[in-house]
Amino acid sequence: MCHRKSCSVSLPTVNLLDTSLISGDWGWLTYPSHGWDAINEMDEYFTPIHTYQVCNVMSPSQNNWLRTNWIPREGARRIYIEIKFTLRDCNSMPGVLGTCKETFNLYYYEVDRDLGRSTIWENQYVKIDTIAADESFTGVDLGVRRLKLNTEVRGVGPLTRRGFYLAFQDIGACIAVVSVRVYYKRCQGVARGLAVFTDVVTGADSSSLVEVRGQCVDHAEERDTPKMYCSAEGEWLVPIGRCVCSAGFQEHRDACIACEVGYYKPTAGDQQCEKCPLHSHSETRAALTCPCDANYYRATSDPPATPCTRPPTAPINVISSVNGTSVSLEWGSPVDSGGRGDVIYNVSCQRCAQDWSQCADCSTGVRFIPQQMGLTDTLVTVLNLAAHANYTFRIHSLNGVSRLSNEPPQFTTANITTNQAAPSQVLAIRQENASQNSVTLLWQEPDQPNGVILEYDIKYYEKENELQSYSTVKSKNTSAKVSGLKPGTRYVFQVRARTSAGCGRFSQSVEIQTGKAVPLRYDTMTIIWICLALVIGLITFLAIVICRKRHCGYSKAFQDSDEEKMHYQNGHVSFPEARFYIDPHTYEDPCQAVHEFAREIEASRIKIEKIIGSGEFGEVCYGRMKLPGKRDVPVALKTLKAGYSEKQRRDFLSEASIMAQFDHPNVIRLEGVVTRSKPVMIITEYMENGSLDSFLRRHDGQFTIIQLVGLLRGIAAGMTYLADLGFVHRDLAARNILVNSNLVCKVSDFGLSRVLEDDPDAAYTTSGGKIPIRWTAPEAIAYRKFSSASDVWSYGVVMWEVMSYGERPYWNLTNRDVIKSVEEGYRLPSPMGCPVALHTLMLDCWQKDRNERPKFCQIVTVLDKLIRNPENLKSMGTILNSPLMNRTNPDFSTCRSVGDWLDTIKMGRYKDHFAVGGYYTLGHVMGMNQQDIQRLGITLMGHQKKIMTSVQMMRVQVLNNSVPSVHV
Ligand code: ACK
Repeated sequence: MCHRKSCSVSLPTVNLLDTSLISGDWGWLTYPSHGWDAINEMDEYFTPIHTYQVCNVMSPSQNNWLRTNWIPREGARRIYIEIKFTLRDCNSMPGVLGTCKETFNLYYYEVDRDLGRSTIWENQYVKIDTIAADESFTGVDLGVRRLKLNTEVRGVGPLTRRGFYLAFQDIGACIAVVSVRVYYKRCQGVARGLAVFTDVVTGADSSSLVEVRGQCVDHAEERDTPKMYCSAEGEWLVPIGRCVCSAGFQEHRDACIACEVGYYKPTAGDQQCEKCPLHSHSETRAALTCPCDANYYRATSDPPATPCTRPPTAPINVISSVNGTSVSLEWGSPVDSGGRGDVIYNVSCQRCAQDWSQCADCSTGVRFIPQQMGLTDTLVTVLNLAAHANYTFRIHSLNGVSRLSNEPPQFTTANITTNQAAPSQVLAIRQENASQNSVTLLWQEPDQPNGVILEYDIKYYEKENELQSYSTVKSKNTSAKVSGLKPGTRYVFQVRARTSAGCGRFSQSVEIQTGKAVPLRYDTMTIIWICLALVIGLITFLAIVICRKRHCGYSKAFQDSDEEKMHYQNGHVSFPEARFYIDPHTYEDPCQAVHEFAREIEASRIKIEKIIGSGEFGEVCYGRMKLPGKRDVPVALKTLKAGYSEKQRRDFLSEASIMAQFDHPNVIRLEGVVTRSKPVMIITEYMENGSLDSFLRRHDGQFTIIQLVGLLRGIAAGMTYLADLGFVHRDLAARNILVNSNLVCKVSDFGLSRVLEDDPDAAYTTSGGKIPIRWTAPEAIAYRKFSSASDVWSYGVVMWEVMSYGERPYWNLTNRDVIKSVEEGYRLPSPMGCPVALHTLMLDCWQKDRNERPKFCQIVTVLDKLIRNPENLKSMGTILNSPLMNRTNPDFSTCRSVGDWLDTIKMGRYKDHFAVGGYYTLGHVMGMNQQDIQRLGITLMGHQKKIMTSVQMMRVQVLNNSVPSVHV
């Protein structure tokens, strides 16, 4: 094996002269005539050979010349002369001492042409060397047979002429030149590194290298110019550069051969041909690429080595969720991506007629988030759709080869119908007129009213007094005159539209300055106007009072008047008249609602002092709030725990947006929100006695009936207010009522998600939602019909909780049993010591038909009457007259023993307690009071009350003779 840098091949020589091949006389020139002599002999194998000999050893001063014929150089620059000769040892010849020599001289003479036999001698020759024999012989016979033959080689160069002569000078030796070979060396042609190097003659001297450029073999191309060096000895040295097989060809034994059918090689290089990638083929040899099979494609950016691909199939499983006038579309990736990883989605939008018959493009004005085209994720949100409109969305799937296919991209369709939505923002407000005390404004209807605009709110405040309060007037059309303004004062105005779906966003602010004051002049006309205004005002006032009475506190009359005022105070909008409640979720961004309704409070104004409980979103704390120019006040702080999601933040703050719209002494008051720093907080008034259920349990039996009715009256008043605003609470329960130090009850807990999520009493219904079963009306449990009437049902349960000092409704019945028993007509019995009037009211609240239930305002009226006439609260004994109770109340007439009775009221576990306590008969039992029951070791308050209630019922039944005295 050759080493690349010193690889040698067999060293070829080219003969210029070889006397051994000449048969007969060599024809060389000799001088003088008695010197060299041409002699034919036999060699040791008796083959005839030709020699030149001389042996004038006896005579001194010999100078005998033997000259070759002219030898053409043939391009050689260095030649080698190999001489075979014999030489006789002088010592072997007597009498020659002093004249006999044992060497001869070799010369050359360069000349461009053959000079013929002309005699140009001695002084023309250049000496090559003096040559001595390695071995000499001693015999007298000069013949070559059995003589020792010497071989000497000498090289000479550089040669420049076209040819040369060689000459042998004898100076008195006894020599026979047997053969002479003259040759030069060359490097033989070779193929290496896919390049061919042709034969080359070696350099002129022994150390020179000849640079040779190689030529790439067929179907190969140069990478680096292929080169090698030919040494003086005829060796190839130092290969540099190389060739590589062209595209479509691969290397095979120093040649480039074509790729077979089904294989390809896209570029020139060392690599082998490759099998065609998936879904492609090659039909000829030496293919550079493999074209794709039918219906498969390669994108321009795809390397030829990648498999051919095709467009993706349609997206799958589109899920749309409509939220007002926006829709979120989510879908699954196509079942077949076409073999590519670059699937994207384009969404097209069409708005369709009400009956879906005709559809037209709807992309203008509609916003796609993150974008409409080139979606890489499988979801998009589409905003700014029209309300109550039909839309068809097509989700097209594409990949890098979709545009190469003639087929249109595949798509999936989602048909949706939008819901109602608040109107869009009022855009341009203009000032039409400004006097000292009034400003007239004009504006245009919003671009997207999304329904019939019921009215516009015009909000305004003094620019200087921005932080203190603002006022609002209402208008039914697109202009309004705002009067009662201060002269020479700069006001800021904003307008928003309202439809039945809620309010739109307020417009940009417009600043208008009222005219400067001029001294008043009361002329007759002014006085007439003032009087007229006073009379109209009085009539209007009376009308409102009458109307309110007739509508049980709730009047819609204001909605028909063109303008109405409300004030923003104490951190939320306060409405002097009843109005409507606005669901913050009708806002595109519910967080915007919180800032519209609730005031932002700087965190530095709050000092958190202790944790008082925990809510769904985080801890509830007690703290103090100090606003500029005001005393510090105790507050409750509901916090949003760290790490909340955006949805949790929205849900959390939506409670503040709701609460901020309320202003009633029996509804918890919002002080403001902290949203610009963390923790995010909702700040409410502080209620010293906490939640009503635990408060009652802590003070079991400590209040008079009138006090309890007072608590209930407050709750009913708060609920009247909320019902009048159209707000349905859905989770009215004693745990969601707060009590302050004056025993004023306030309705709280308005988080919309709360009803479904965090209430520990809420259970999943068959429809999957979470509902506080024990407090919820049957129609709300069965088919989610929540209304103020269902709140009235819950109120009845709160009454029962209050009158039983925080007893758990239906005690330890399972939710399933509660639903079943209520469905069958069972109603909670009157709590111990509960006046029959109150239990009757409870039963009214629990009417199956919700239309039969009292309204909250009626409940307030009933309770007010009871408070005014406490006599009516004395009657405790007629509860069993209630038809509902009669139907379901346990019938103790069948009870034969204490054990029977305890089993009937599902308190059988206490049989031993009664026996040990010495209560063997029902007669003994009927004499028991609450302390007696406690003494038996029955510690659970609920069980004590259940037993006590049953004892009382038994007494009533005995009084009514329904329990035979024999059992007693
Ligand atoms: O029964 P509590 O003492 O009253 O425990 C709960 C706890 O926070 C978790 O809700 C109490 N809480 C909630 N809001 C207020 C408030 N405004 N004033 C006083 N305590 C409150 C509630």
